[in-house]
Amino acid sequence: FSPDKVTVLFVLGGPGAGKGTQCANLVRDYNFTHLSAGDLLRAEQDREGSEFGDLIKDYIKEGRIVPMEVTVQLLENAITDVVRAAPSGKGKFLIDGFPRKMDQAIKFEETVCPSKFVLFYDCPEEEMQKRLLNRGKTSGRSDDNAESIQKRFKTFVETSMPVVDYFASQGRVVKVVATKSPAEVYKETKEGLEKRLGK
Ligand code: UP5
Ligand code: MG
Repeated sequence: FSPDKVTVLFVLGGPGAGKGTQCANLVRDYNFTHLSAGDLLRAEQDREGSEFGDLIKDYIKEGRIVPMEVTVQLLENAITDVVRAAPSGKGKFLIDGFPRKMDQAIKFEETVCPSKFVLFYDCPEEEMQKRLLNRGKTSGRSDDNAESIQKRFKTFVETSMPVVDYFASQGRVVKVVATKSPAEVYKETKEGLEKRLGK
């Protein structure tokens, strides 16, 4: 696909900040396609015959970032499928939970498509931990336990926040405070988005 047919927003924030929850709202109201990098990795992990299954399983449980070649390829394939199937040949994407390491950010924007801007959900660790432990009671996610959560937080601070800072230094971040109720966070999301898109 040609990058000028595709609009991409990156959606970033710590583990449990509410990226997936807010993306679902944006899909409903703005006609985006939601691509969660974590969901794509979990699907690839479970796909029969995948050569990366064991590797992904290990990385996710340890809260580490899967080598970018795998994730960039999964995202590129997913974008290609959507654009090919669209009569207009165009697509609007929320890329959730990616890029979370500098090399991924650079590689994706160089070889796939630059993002228009980044929606960044800012949430304190204690709130995120509470949400994730609560979700862990029913999610079945191998990384929703106290030990994995701590590892995910560490990776976020050390490796993923620098990506947010990089985009912020270019004036490409719309920051949303993610501590209030989902409805209030969504209200702020819409305001930030419309201000930015209206520019
Ligand atoms: N909830 C949501 N909003 C709330 C609110 N305002 N108030 C109260 N509760 C709220 O929400 C999490 C929970 O909180 C839910 O129960 C929700 O109801 C509640 P959710 O919307 O799911 O938050 P989200 O930010 O999407 O949290 P998630 O756990 O998905 O974040 P992660 O970034 O940790 O997970 P992801 O799936 O993106 O990645 C998992 C792993 O995959 C990574 O750790 C890494 O190992 C790997 N990965 C890579 O290697 N490379 C990548 O590029 C991407 C992922
Ligand atoms: Mg998510």
